[in-house]
Formats: sequence, structure tokens, C-alpha cells
Amino acid sequence: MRTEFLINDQSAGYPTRVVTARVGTDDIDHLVREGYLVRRELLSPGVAGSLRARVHEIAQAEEGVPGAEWVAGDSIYLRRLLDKHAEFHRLLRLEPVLSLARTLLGPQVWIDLEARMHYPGTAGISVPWHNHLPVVPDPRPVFFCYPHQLHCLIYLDRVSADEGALMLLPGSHLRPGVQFPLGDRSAHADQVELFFEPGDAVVIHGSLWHRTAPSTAEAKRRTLLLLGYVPSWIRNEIGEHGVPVENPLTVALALTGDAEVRELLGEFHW
Ligand SMILES: O=C(O)CCC(=O)C(=O)O
Ligand SMILES: [Fe+2]
Repeated sequence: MRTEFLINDQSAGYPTRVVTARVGTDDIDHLVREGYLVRRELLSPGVAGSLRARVHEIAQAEEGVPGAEWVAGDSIYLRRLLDKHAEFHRLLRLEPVLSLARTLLGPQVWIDLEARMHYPGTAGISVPWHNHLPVVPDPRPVFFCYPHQLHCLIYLDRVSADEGALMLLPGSHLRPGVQFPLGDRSAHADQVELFFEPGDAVVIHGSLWHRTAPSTAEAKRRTLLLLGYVPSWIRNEIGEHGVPVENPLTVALALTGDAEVRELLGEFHW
């Protein structure tokens, strides 16, 4: 699917951007309508294994550090990964996800990379029902900007029934009236259950409701990356979450990178 975008930026001389998404229109329609799209083998097992090793190194380094989102024996959540190891920079131009995101969000996006890991051998580890953009008011003001983002969940470990499936509620990204009580982990009649091999991925709309099924005592480690695509004019401050980085790698990368790399790292001028 090819889209030629003319951008109404007077000062930049009304530039055009061509985006070609190497994804079938059926897949794009599915993502728009249902709020998710599964991509098996998005990464090769070798690349998945290498990135998994990087995530585990960072997890080990951050366990117990002030600011770490770490629950011993349960899980750890890692932010600012593009600042923490240069190997993650290979995901900046990951296709077909980048062109898919630009097709649906607009040609100017920036990328945020985070990871979640569940520790092995403990029963009952799970993430309750949530969506990533809980900011939609009711009533919706005329000029309200609906929070469209696409989040690509890339699984680096095998996810079987022991580690706990990902559960999605199809179509819930466009139904702001959907509500779950905080901490709700109950089954929903319409939920879709997904299992993964290392390198498999699912792209979800940031407003799609989802949860994970609880692990069993036989669970192995469960690691995934969360690659977030955000319209460029929405700025990239994530606040005080997670472990800060002393020398952020993206500062150096922005100095040597081309205009596209800088945009993918969050550079944007009005
Ligand atoms: O672990 C998963 O499969 C999904 C994790 C998730 O929803 C999150 O970290 O926001
Ligand atoms: Fe989530």
C-alpha cells in the first residue's frame, strides 16, 4: 500500500513523503478495525536471542536500583532501551512495522522502546486488563485529539500456557466506554488468546484493552519488547519512570544520524 503524503508545512516548502507499507490491505483493515495484527517471525531467532541477551543484561543491572520497576521474583519493566544499548538501534527502521505505523499514524513518527520480563518458576504472575492511553474523556470534546499510537509487542521468549498468553479485547481501542475495575484479571467472553515463539510480534493500538494470563510454577522466563510509534508532534517526555541513564546513547546517535534517524529519536520542529 503506497501513500503520498503532502505535509501542510509552509515553512518547510510543503514537503511530500511517500510511505509504502509492505502489508496487505486486509491486514491493515484488520488492524484498524480489530485493533491488533499478529506478525509471526518478525525477527529471526538469532536476532531475537541477541536482543533477549541485551534485555537480560540490563534487567540484571537494574534489579534493586532506585527507580527500577522491579518486583523480586515476579517482573521487571525497563524503559529508555534505545539509550542503554546500541544493538536496539536496529529496531528503529524495523519493517514492515515502521511503514505500517507511518501509513496509519502519519509519516512523522518517533519511536520509544521498553521491555517487560517475568521471572521463571513462579505461579500467578500476570498483567491485569489495561490499555496504554487512558486519557479519553466522556463526552469527547469537538477538538479532542484521539490518542492514536501503535505499539509493537515483540516476544523474545516462547510464550506457552505456562508463561501465560496475551489476551486482547478486539475492537476495544475505538470503544472508550469499555471499563474494567483496576486489577481485573477475569476472562472476557470476547477475548482473543495469543501464544508466541521467539521473534513473533503483535502490533496493537495503544487504546486496545489487553491482559496476560497467569503463569504456572513451570513457567520459563517471559521477555518481550514494546516498540511504541508516536506521532512526532506528541513529545517524548516519559517523566520520572524507570532508571535514569547517565550518558544516553541516543544523544550521540542523533549527532551522527541522518534526519530520519533524528526524527525516529524524537526530533521535531514546528
Ligand atoms: O506481557 C505481555 O504479553 C503484555 C505486556 C503488557 O501489556 C505491558 O507491559 O503493557
Ligand atoms: Fe500493555
